[in-house]
Amino acid sequence: MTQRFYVTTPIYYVNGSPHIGHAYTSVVADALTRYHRMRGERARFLTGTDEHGQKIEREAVKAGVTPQAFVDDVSTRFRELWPKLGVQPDDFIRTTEPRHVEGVQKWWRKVRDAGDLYKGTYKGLYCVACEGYKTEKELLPGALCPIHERPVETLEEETWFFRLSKYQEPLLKLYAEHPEFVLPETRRNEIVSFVQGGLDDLSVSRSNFTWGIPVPDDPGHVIYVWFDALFNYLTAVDGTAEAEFWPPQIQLVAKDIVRFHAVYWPAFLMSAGFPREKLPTTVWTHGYLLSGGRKTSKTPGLTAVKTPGTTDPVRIADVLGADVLRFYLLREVGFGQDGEFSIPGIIGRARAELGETVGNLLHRALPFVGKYFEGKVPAARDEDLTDAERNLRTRIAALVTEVGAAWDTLAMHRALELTIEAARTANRYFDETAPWKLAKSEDRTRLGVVIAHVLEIVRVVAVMLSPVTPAKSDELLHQLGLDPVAPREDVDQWPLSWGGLAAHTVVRPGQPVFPKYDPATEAAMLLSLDVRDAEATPKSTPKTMSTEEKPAETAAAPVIAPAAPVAPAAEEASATIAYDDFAKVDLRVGKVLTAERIPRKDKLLKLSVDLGEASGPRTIIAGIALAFPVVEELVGQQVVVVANLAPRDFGKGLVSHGMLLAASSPESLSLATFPKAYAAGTRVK
Ligand code: ME8
Repeated sequence: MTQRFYVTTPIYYVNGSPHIGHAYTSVVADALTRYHRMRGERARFLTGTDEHGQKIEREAVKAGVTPQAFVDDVSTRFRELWPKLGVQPDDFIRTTEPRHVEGVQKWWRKVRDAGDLYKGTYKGLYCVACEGYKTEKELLPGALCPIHERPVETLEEETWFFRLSKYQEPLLKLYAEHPEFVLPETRRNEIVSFVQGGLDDLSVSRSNFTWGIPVPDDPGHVIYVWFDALFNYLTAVDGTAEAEFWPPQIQLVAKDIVRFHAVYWPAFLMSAGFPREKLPTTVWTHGYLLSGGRKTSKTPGLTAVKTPGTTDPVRIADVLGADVLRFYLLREVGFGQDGEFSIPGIIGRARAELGETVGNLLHRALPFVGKYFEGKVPAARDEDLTDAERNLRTRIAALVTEVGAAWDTLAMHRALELTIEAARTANRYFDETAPWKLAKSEDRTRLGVVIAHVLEIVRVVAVMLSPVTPAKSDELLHQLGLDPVAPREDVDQWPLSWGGLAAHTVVRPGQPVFPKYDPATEAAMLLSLDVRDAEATPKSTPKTMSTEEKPAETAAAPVIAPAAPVAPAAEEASATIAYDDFAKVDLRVGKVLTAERIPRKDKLLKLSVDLGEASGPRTIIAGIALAFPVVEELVGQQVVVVANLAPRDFGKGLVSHGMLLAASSPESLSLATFPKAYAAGTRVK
């Protein structure tokens, strides 16, 4: 029987826009799904939005719209985000959908009929941001929620209770007999000691607001948002053709919500009559992405800290590419650990590992195919192999197995590290065999063997990367003359055997697959992602192709179009600054005297701008070239210049002495100006 794999993400609250933390869990789920499909399994990936509860109701009131209109809007933002990140869920469930509402009521009745619900009065300390009760000892000084650092509220109301206390022993038995139920181990230990400390019955209905699923047969109450939300994983498949996927193998959560998933959720399911084999296999808890040392978050108060750049995943993917972002998220942070998220870090990883290691391998080898083998992959006959190739194959085979094992244990960072190691191994082999020297011999046999081996390893690496960089992997395969990765049930496509790239395959060389970040492109990218004071990203590792080894002209142009440097987006500007801080920014009216393109820097313009200074006009380098096909149009234009910005060195003698203000969208860019003319140098306040 085909093995099946069901993975879920938390359903996200719709009280704010999606941010990089949500993207993280969803990218992991998507990559796991792609990996399992590639291995021939039937895989299903569920995500969605959590739309009920007091927190959402309050946000809707603040926004002056009905809760339904509010959740429709934000849920759409989540749904539309995923394709932009290459994330392809098989289902997207909303807790306001009838299938879910009816499902939750059905499971409520089951739990009630099992005798596990009773009515009483609850008095407790409630954090609306968590939608959860807190005990006094958990609180931070000042009666603040330890997660949200906001005051908790005292609630006293009539409520339905769930007999959680009854499940203390069954839960402890579950953790003991199935240690894989909560991973990693550190989280399991925390959960076990929490449950060992004793479980109070849980309040599972609310009567002081109405935005929720009505309690069956008790219309004055709505079902507690966590009872409602947790059942989404079941209501999405229950009673449908997809029911065969139940139970989920992997339920991904961050550590803030592990208790709900590892304690309440299995208790609800046990109460509803689910035996062990029908409980989820593993609740897998990952760490937090941090920005400026704090959890990236949409909760006001946490975003107010100064962050080194935007945390909006769409803006990042637009500028740097979805696959580059996905690679970084999975490669950078050990899965299960917290990790600092940084935009310069994304560029550094992409440069060193994707560009200079994987892309480089392909673009070093392909030109030899064109020049010496009529554009076809050369043959490598067994009798022509030396120890170098035999050792290489053994090493790659070992890595392929290890990478698979790392994926199977959700050690994605390790899987990617080893995948890159495969490409590095091939680069070393290339250096050692020096094909540019072999090409000097009349007999091309040895050259063919080397090039065939390097290209086969590009294939192996592309396939192993494809759960994470699906579009880029397909581009690599395309240039090798191969079809995109296309999973088929019961066919394991993990590159376990050597030789998937057959001799005589016609290659299709093209543009560099991974970006090459020259300093100007990189500076423009950082600026457009609001990175102002970023530390320099790790610079290029040693040169990747000597002129000697270059058999033919190879393209080396940047392939990512950076958004033009513009003023920071309003979105992140929620922290206020004192007037004195604003006054430090010296904004001046300028007049453009000349504007010219810069050879081989197709995004940049070199402007000479008059600010009425005795020292003469300033040179300003601006990433606006794409918006001005007729560059002369700029001459004579009145612009707004940040005049006291430290000079910025773009390399090759290009130094910018100021920045122009502009507004931009993906479609257009306009420079800030005034409807009337003012003398050059006039202060803008
Ligand atoms: O908790 N780092 O929704 P939510 C890593 N609706 N992951 C992060 C993150 C960060 N900084 N920030 C968010 C809820 N996440 C409930 C879930 S499920 C039945 C109900 C991810 O919008 C991570 O997966 O607060 C975390 O668990 C989830 O978003 C919380 O999303």
